[in-house]
Amino acid sequence: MAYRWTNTLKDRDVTDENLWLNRRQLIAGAGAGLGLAAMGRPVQAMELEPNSWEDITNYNNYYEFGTGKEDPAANAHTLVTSPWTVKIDGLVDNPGDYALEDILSKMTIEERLYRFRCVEAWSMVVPWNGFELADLLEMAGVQSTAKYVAFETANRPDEMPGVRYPTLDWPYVEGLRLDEAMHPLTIMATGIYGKDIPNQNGAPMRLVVPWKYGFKSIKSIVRITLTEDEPPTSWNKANAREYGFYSNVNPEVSHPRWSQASERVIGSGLFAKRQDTLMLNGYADEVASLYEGMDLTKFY
Ligand SMILES: Nc1nc2c(c(=O)[nH]1)N[C@H]1C(S)=C(S)[C@@H](COP(=O)(O)O)O[C@H]1N2
Ligand SMILES: [Mo]
Repeated sequence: MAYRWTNTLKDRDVTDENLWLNRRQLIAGAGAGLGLAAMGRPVQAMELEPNSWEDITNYNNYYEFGTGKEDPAANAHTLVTSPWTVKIDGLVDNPGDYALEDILSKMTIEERLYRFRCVEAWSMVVPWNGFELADLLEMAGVQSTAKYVAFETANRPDEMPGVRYPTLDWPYVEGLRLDEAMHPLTIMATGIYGKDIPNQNGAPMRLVVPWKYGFKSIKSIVRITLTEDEPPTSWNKANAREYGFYSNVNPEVSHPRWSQASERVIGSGLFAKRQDTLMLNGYADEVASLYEGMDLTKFY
């Protein structure tokens, strides 16, 4: 099978942070989804400075482990992530329970430096390791009638203290339109800074869709279902007025309770730096065409 992560970077076990930082520019180019072609132009991705490991792994949203930003780092160690099985079902030729080990043996893990924007108006930059979701979907054999992809997080009261409380309707679920899911910027992340992804960030495998608000990045995925109809999503179920299915980062469409025009940059110290939020989180060149002709104030 022709897996199509055609990035030119081959060293997959980068753990030395200095080496990693030296390669930052090249990785950022790849992050723009254009490989070497991106090197010739001053894309926004080139300016990204990654947040520290400490920031990325201690300021989290993972309500299965509590609603506080520091709760996941304190509590998520109880989640058993190995062995891990992902059920892929619905409109696919090869439905079944896939062992993560088997999936990983067929995927090339690469690095992508992505801007991450939470709906709460803060942001960070994360050096993910992962594979393209499209490659996994190709492996499962998407049928022609499929139009959406639904995702589900593990729901384990014994390992996840937060799901004992009805803060959300468990399990956490999310969804993408099939073309969004197949887009080369959409990845399944399995690592950060070349290390295994920590539990609080969604081990062993979580979605990353860099042009959407952070809550679309569903963590610790146990099920992926190809559907004909738009699947339900946790935050839309919790509050449809505030959270739509698309959840594209858009400085021009305010959340009903706060503006989305700017963001607080995590890790910028005492005098919290703010920056303007970019249309589609800075990835408009790559993904704006997916939404051509759609009224983004209606499909938010
Ligand atoms: N299963 C699950 N996935 C989740 C969440 C959650 O509570 N449960 N929170 C979401 C939200 S609101 C954000 S901002 C991101 C945070 O990802 P991070 O902790 O890696 O920064 O995870 C998303 N994925
Ligand atoms: Mo979020």
